[in-house]
Amino acid sequence: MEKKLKKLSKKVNFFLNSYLSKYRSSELIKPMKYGLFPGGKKIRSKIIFDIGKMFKVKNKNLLFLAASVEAIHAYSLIHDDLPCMDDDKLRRGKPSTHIKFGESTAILAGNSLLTTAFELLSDKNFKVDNKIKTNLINNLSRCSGQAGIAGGQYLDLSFENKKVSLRKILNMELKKTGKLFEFCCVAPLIIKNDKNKLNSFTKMGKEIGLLFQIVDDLIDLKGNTKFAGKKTKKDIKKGKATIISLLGYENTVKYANNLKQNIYNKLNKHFNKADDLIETINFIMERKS
Ligand code: GRG
Repeated sequence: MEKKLKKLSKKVNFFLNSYLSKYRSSELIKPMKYGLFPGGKKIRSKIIFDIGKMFKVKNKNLLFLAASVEAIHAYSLIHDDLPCMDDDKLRRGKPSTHIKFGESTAILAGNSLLTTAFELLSDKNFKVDNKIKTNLINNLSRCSGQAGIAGGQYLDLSFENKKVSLRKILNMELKKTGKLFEFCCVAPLIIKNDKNKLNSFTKMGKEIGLLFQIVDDLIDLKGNTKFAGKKTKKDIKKGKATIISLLGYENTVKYANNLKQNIYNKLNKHFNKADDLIETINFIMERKS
């Protein structure tokens, strides 16, 4: 799996790098690339390719989807590390973008990565029907804005040092992390115009995202900074509302295992077509970074 991720990472990074190379003269390209490469497991891209392969979506189209998702993801990490957000100096094993380039540049590089995502999805070389393009852009916008990542981040910050119910924590994690995973799961089906499977893959995307976030919280609690490439043991110090803070470690592990089983049950009906995606979900559960 590590090898597969590395290979995919090379492919997506190469594509993004070539795409951005037309802007060589712009000053913001350097901090944007710093936020994008190297590093990053490319789990979201892997899910796009796993599902794309299940439904025979063209590789080139999957690359456009993966590049746009990785651009938004890198943007969210750059902004997440800012002093006014989670205030982290280390990301992917190196100084965070604002430490390297300063806060204002990091903000602008992040904003530029957000718009790059939509530039990619509206690019003339992304050869899908215009109606499908609009649908993808609409979907990714909703997953990223106030109803998605940005809204989830707002809740995450506002829940600090408060007692929050499980329902509210789940809603925050589904927005902050789940929504982008949801897009990864449905975007290949949108390209295929396969409306029948949209509901079940939307649900599964949310569950995979939630599982990813729970494991992230477990890594923060039990992992170490060297492996994780970012500072660990921060959630308790910051009084973050997480499933662990509410249910405790053992029950959170049980919760995650149940969630994984739910996802597997959904995938069983796709037989061996779902093997790659199951491998990715196993990796999400076992990961140390
Ligand atoms: C992006 C629209 C938008 C808004 C920015 C700062 C912010 C608002 C949102 C933060 C969201 C955030 C950082 C959620 C956590 C998601 C998460 C678990 C990230 C870690 O993902 P990995 O492990 O990272 O896939 P790598 O480095 O492997 O790519």
